[in-house]
Amino acid sequence: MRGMDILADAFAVNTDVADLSGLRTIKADYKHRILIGGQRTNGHGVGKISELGAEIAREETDKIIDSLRATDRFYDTDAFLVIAAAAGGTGSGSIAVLTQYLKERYVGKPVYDVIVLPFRQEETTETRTIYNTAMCLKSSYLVADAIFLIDNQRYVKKNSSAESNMAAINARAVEPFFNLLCAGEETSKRYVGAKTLDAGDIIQTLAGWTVLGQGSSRLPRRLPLCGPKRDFRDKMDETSKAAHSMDEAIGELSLTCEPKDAGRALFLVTGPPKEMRMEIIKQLGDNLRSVAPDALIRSGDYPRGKGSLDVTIILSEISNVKKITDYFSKAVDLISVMKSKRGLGYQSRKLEETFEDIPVLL
Ligand SMILES: Nc1nc2c(ncn2[C@@H]2O[C@H](COP(=O)(O)OP(=O)(O)OP(=O)(O)O)[C@@H](O)[C@H]2O)c(=O)[nH]1
Ligand SMILES: [Mg+2]
Repeated sequence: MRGMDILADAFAVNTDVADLSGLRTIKADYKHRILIGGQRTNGHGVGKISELGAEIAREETDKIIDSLRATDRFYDTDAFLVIAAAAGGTGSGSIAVLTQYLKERYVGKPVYDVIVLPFRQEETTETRTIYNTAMCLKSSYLVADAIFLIDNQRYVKKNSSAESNMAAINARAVEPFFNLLCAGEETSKRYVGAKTLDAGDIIQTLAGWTVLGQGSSRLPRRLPLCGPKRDFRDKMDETSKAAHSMDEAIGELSLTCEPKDAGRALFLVTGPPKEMRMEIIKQLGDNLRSVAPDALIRSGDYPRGKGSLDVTIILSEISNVKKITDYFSKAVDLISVMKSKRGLGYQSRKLEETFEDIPVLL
């Protein structure tokens, strides 16, 4: 869209042939759509058993890494981004295993996880949801450099089904990454900001639990004949539009959390070169400081596009994420209930041990 590469390559990994077949934007060859555990699951997935997902990922990490390494620009990449849903079996079980492996093998290259949290309705209808989510979050937290949290429930629109929402949710979840990843890769002077935000700033900002969001304000169309003569009202207008975009970005974070709990933050203003001025950055910096007083704030401008002023925000190193702590405490409760009942499915063989000594008539 902007004539530059922000992704060295993109791959999909799953234990389910059907899931891999349904993709639209990942290249269709076997190096890009990587089937793992084919022999163990017959290509039918792990049925929400994330321990099995983890086991298969451990056995087949080499297959995944071989595909990554076959990419031309593999050694140019600044970081790895590993994306999975927390509630399923395959992604939930594999993400931490793969992250750990990448960290050990490519020392010094950051590995960021993106974890998608389930819809509320999935939590109430499927016991495994909470358990998988808690295991996935904890495991990832132990190995990833940072974890972007995306809450499906946050993006749900009332009165429409989860399925019809999915494409819209995905679009909204990835949107903030676009300007963030483009800003530092621009080579054309026209699009390089006064204060460029590049991969180094992003890497320095990311640590631990992380959320992101984007807000946008439309700018009025200027008539070409009006020329450069602009009065003070225009200037005021643009600063307040940028402030509005920032409010929206904070209101639309990928998971509800308290900005005051962030240890690091970053914002990027994207808009037409003519509208971009350092006062805007300064004003937004002050605004963000007032809601996130403890955060170390980085910022930048990206003079690109027309018609709107966009603000992208990352809040990172968040010390207290209520939704995550809730998952952990619910999982602990669940585990003690399950222990006293019948296990969580995967260890059901243990039950067989209890009737081992009874003779069978077959
Ligand atoms: N935002 C978003 N969430 C998704 C999408 N697809 C699935 N999910 C969510 O991801 C979770 C589990 O998805 P699955 O596709 O079953 O996960 P999996 O990793 O393939 O695991 P198994 O099917 O159990 O092997 C659920 O909470 C879904 O709501 C998607 O395209 N976008
Ligand atoms: Mg699946």
